[in-house]
Amino acid sequence: MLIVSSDHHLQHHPELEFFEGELKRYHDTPERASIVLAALREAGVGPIIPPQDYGLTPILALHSPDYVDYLQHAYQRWVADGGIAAGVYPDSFPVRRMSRRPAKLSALAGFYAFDLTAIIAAGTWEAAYYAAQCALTAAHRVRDGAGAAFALCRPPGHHAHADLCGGYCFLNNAAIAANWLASAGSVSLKEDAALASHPPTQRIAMFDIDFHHGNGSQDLFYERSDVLFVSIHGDPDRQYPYYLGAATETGSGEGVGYTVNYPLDAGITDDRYLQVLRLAIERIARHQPEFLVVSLGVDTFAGDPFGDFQLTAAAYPRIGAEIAQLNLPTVFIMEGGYAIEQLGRNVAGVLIGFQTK
Ligand code: SP5
Ligand code: ZN
Repeated sequence: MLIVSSDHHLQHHPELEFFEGELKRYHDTPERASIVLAALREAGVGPIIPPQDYGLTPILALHSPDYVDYLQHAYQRWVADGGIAAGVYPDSFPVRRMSRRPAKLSALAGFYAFDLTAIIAAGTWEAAYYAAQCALTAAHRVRDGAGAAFALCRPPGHHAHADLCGGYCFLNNAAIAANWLASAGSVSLKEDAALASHPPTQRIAMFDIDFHHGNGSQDLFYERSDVLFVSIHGDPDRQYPYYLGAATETGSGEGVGYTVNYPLDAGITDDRYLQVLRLAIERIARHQPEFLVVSLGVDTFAGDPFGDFQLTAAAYPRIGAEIAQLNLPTVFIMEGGYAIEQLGRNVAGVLIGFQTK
C-alpha cells in the first residue's frame, strides 16, 4: 500500500498542554509519526512517497479564509504582541452569549479554538499544511487508480471545523481529501491542471474509527448528501469532544440521513466492536460510494491514555480486513493513538489486514 509521509511534521512540537488540571507533556508528539513510519518500514508496507504540493486552494475549499490566515500568522503575531515563545495559548472562548470578534489578532486565539490543546507553536502551520498535502496526495493517487493509500498525517485533523481548531487538530486532513474527491471537477490543483477536467464524483464515504467522535468532519458535511459521514466512538456523554457525536445527530437539510454516529460504552471488547463495525460498513455500502476516506485513529486500543475501549492488538488486522470487504478505493488518514509502545503495530495491523483481506 502506498504511504505518504513528510518530515515537515517535526516542526510542530508544542511542549505542554493543560491536561486533567495540570500542565503536562503535549500528547501529540513528533515521535508518534516517527514510530508509525518505522513500523510500516519494518513491516515492508510501501512504497513510501513524499507529498506533492497542491497549494491552498483545496484547503480553502473547506476552511474559511480568515481562519487559514489566522493559522498562518498566529504565532508571529502572538509573539510580536508579547505572547510567550512556547506557542499560542488561548485563555478565553466566545461561548454562549459572548461571541464578538476582537480586533487584536493575538486575542483571536480563543475565537478560533474550542479547547486548550491545539497549541500553535513556531512550526505548526508548516506541519499542518503538509499534513493536508499528504492527505491530498493519497487521495490523488487513489483517484488515479492506486487502490489504497495511507497518509501519515500529523497533526491529525478530524476535530477541526471550518474555522475552529481543537483536539490537536488544525486543518481537517480527511475532510479536505474527501471534499477534493467529491469535487475534483471544480477544485483545481496547482500541480495538475489535467485534474480540473475530471468529472465531479457523486458519492464519498468518510468512516471515522478514531476513539473520539470526528466533530469537525461531521460538521463540515452535515448538510451534504454527497459525503456520508459514519463514526464509531466513545459516547460523548462521557468522552471528549462531549458537545457533538450523539446518535440523534443525523444531518440537516440535504444532509438528513448522511451522518451516522455509533456512540459506544466504555470497556468494549474486540468482538462487540467488530459487530458494530460491520453495521457501519453495511450503511457505507448502501451509500454506494465511489471512494472511501477512513479517519484512522488507534486510540481505541486498551492501553490508550485517552480511550476507554478494551481493544487488543488482534482487533486491528480484523478491522482492516472488514473495511477491505467494501472493495472500494480507500484513502486512510492518520488521526489519534497515544499508546506509544503499540501505536506502530496497531496502525500497521489495520493496513496489513486491509491488504490481505
Ligand atoms: C485526534 C485525537 O485523538 N485527539 C484527541 C484529543 C483528546 N483530548 C482529550 C481531553 C480529555 C482528557 N480527559 C482524559 C481522561 C483520561 N483518563
Ligand atoms: Zn482520538
